[in-house]
Amino acid sequence: MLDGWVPWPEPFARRYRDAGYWEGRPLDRLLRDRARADPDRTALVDAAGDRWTYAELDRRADRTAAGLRGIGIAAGDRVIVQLPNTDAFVVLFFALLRAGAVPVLTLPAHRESEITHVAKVSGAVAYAVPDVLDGFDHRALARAVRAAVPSIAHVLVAGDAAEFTALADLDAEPRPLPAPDPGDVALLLLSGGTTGKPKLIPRTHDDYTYNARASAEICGFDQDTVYLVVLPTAHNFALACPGLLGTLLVGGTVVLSPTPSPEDAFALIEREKVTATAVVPPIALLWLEAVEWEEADLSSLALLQVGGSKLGAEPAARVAPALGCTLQQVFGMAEGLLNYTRLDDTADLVTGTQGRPLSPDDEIRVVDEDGHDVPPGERGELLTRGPYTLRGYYRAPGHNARTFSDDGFYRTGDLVRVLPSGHLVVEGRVKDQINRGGDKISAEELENHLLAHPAVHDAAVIGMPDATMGERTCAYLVPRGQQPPTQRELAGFLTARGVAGYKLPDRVEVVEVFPRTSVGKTDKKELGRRIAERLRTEDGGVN
Ligand code: OOB
Repeated sequence: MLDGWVPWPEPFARRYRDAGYWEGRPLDRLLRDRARADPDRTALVDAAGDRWTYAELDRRADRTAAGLRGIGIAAGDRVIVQLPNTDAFVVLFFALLRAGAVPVLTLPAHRESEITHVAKVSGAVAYAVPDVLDGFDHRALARAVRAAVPSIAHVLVAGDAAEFTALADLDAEPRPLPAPDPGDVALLLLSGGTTGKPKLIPRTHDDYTYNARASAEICGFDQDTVYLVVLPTAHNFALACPGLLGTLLVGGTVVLSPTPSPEDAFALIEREKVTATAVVPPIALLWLEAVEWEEADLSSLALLQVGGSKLGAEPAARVAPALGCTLQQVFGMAEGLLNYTRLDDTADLVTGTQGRPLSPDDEIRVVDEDGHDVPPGERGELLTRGPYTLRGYYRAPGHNARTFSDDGFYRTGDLVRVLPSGHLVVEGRVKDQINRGGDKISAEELENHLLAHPAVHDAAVIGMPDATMGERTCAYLVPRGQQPPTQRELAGFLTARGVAGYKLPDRVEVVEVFPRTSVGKTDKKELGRRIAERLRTEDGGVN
């Protein structure tokens, strides 16, 4: 068993097994089973049009697993995976599972600050990167991470490996490998974060297989499903809700899009006759506009899942007529709980709610500031526990004590209202996080980076309303000395500190003092009101 994670208490584990949610099979089995049942069906297609059958994908995963063992990757080892939407990700993911290693999934946008932290916490022994992506050399990043984290013995590169190991060279005759314990951790996902540093989310073979399988059922996925991966494969939504894993589990075909742009995605939808895909609201808005000018034939598309941040009711109502497909709202989290609008829900529920829980055993509580349940239908913080929701972050006992109730409920930090039908409406949040069109930014993490700047005396990071992204990031600063830093200068400073690009503030406001609450804390609500007011006057009431 991996140490440092919090398993479900035995009575719960027994209940989830007895109910049939946890099947007691390793996560990689979903590929093996389909490869045996239907070896010649197409499992995977990439943007260039290269295709792999189930048998081919299965065999590549086996050969790579043997290669990983060959360089000394052992059962229980953590391996950071930072790969774009390519076949290399899919093969390495399954190969690591088969070698008994634990993939730690990070986004291509992460940089030295995030990766170094994740590498330290996980005690990773290897780090897999592309060579160069969007003009950024990930091998240089790997050098820096390795210098800071000596546990990383191997850098694995998709493409030109320089002094490192090419993923393509991890190729050896398959050998029998012991199957992992299905109750153990299969992978670690990254949380959006509300504290100084990102947290790691343990997902077990049992819980993650259930996550993908039950999602595939609800979404009506089957062998004829052609699923387009638009969001990063490392994101829970695109990976397992039902995503890549849910599609492979039922024997469908996964198509990989390098970007979410209408040019790339629409061309692939037409070429591969894609039937389903998942996007965040800003991309949905962009697609709704792009159908006006892009010529592509999207008639195969039957289902568009939208989630990650709140989709407004107005654009939600435009999806079906404009794209000719069913909309499904998804309110999910890497920590577990998934809410889906159902395919046969009324139009009002689909456009006006963020869905209802996936599992009959998802337990939901909505509580006030004192932790008491609010009356039905009223707004409060969402707490949850269930067969695929974590009981604790990896190696974070102090944080866990605050984030979980004594009886194991996860405090989501989201404010919701529950309708009589069981559907949830997301109405805001209490966690100190900015949701920038689905990308999560921990205010505290960014404030800590800003406070490291010599000309910054104090910093408060808040979300400001934005028509496309839902929110953007505004950094309020109290300067130290005469020359307050400009937004540009801060962007350079943060980038040099290895902060991911999506976390850079969209706007910087310099003030002499922060407003204070009655107990003397920075009054972020007041700052939020001020920036919203400023935006209203600047835009002449448009925003
Ligand atoms: C998904 O996962 P994460 O881990 O990036 O972010 C989770 C948080 C939620 O706690 C909530 O604050 C927000 O993102 N969120 C939404 C939402 N979906 C997620 N807020 C409003 N409306 C929605 N539909 O974002 C995620 C994981 C799996 C599936 C879908 C999304």
